[in-house]
Amino acid sequence: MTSQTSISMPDIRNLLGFLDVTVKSFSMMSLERQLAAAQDLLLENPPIDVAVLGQFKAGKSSFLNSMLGQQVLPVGAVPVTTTITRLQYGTRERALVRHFNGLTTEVPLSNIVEFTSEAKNPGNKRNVAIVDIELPTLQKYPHLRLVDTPGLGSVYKYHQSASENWLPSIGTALLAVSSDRPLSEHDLELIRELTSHTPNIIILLTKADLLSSEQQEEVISFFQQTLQREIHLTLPVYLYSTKIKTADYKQSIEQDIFQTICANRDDEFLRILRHKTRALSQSCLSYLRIALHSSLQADLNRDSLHEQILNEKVNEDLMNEELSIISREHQRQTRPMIETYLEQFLPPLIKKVKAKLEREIPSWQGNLWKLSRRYEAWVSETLSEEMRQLSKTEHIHFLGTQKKAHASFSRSLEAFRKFLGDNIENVLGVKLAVVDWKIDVVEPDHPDIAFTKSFDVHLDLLWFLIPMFLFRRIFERHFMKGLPKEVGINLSRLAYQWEKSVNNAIDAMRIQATSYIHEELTTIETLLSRTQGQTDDIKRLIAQIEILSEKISN
Ligand SMILES: Nc1nc2c(ncn2[C@@H]2O[C@H](COP(=O)(O)OP(=O)(O)OP(=O)(O)O)[C@@H](O)[C@H]2O)c(=O)[nH]1
Ligand SMILES: [Mg+2]
Repeated sequence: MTSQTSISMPDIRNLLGFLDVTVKSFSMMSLERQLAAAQDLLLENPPIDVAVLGQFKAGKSSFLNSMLGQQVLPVGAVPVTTTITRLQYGTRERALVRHFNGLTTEVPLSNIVEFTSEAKNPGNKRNVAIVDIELPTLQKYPHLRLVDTPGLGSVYKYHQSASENWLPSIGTALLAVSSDRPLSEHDLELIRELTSHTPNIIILLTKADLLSSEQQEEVISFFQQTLQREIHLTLPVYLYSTKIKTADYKQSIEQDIFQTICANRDDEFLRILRHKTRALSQSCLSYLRIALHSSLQADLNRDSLHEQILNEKVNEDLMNEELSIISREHQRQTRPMIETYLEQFLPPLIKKVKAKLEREIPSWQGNLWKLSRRYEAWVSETLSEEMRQLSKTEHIHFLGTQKKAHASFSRSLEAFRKFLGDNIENVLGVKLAVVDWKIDVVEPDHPDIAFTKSFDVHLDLLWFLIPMFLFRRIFERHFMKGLPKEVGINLSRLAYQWEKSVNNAIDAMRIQATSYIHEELTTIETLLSRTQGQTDDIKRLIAQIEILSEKISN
């Protein structure tokens, strides 16, 4: 039962700390009781509980009375013990009745039957959690607490649950099996359960007087074979009888069990605590592996969700490329379109400005240099005004490519949203909320129309050599001849100015469209990753618990 260990309390405390966090954060409610019991042991460092467990009427209370040499606990032919009863050393005989509501009352020892027996306290109507009995005669075992438990398998189901709930607190287990009911399935179940709470399980074959010595041997060998076959365990078996050879049986139990525990109390305590902590960490690990599995599963699903929803049809880069192509295609056509439209204005405009020049030029005075400057200023002023007028009245006809680009962007966005919506509906079964993805028509800026000269300069360099009274008509004709070209150049400039404006507007719309797509995809991505699995956290936790468990193994 004992062995020298190098277990360290801080290692156990550390592991329990980890288990505490894990049990709480993963809501492992089924491990809470076990965890709390181990933490209480660590905190309180109490005497070692040697508990007598077993089927109802196995002789548990009788065994304890016999060991104590005193009829302390109620016994009987029908299920009796109804509450956990702990017996330990105390300077005077007394019984403390602890209630579930936290109240504790002291009662005379002779009165405990009122609380611990089914007959006097039916259905535990007095709400007794535990009865603690202190006896001076237990001075020889100061580090022990003997525990009587309600029997298992009786008609009183709550007897069973009272004992089972208490199992996490157990130190050493004495499993009482009556000689007339050798090892039931319930006993095997109990042993299986006990293995996660204590390293010390001993079988007590009670009422040994009911068997001959051959039969006793037969029963013991049957026990060992069954335990080996069913649980792969070999457990020590002790005989007991309150009727015959009681002193002998009692002596070997005192020597082998009680005294051994007391002599190595601290070591035993650590061994028991380590056993509980390791068992707890094994259970915790198996839950964590389930959590890991489902988290991995969720990650896999999430990845495939991601792939299915954000597939190639709703790829942001491809969409941006598509929008850029739409932009470029339309922008390329802006200028030719405006120029073609403006062609119709060339002949009437030439005619108009020619007539104006003809009317105004005779009044111009001065030499060629002055005439040339005057002509330049006149052309610039006149044509700028004409272009401004054209811009004002006709600009609506310059916006054709912008309108087409707007329609293309809108169609493209609509298609994108439809693909995305279909994917989401197919994969998640939910409809994408309807949002307003209207692209605003960006009004192009009105260009600032102010044109300057576009003339040949070689003529006016010679001005001082030319006698104007001879050549004035020639120069007037020259100016007149140059006018159509000036009109053409100015119309072309007008087209260029508007091209810049319209194309800027197309760019602004493209930027609107790309940002719609970017925002939508970012939203979907965020939604898909919000349920991110805890795979990495769980893996880390598993590794840490495994390392710490390893540390407290021998
Ligand atoms: N022949 C024989 N009978 C015993 C022995 N020990 C106990 N009994 C009888 O077995 C019956 C049950 O004894 P208890 O001690 O009340 O058994 P228990 O396991 O405490 O029963 P519950 O508290 O109901 O679970 C009583 O009638 C006892 O007289 C024994 O060593 N030999
Ligand atoms: Mg009893």
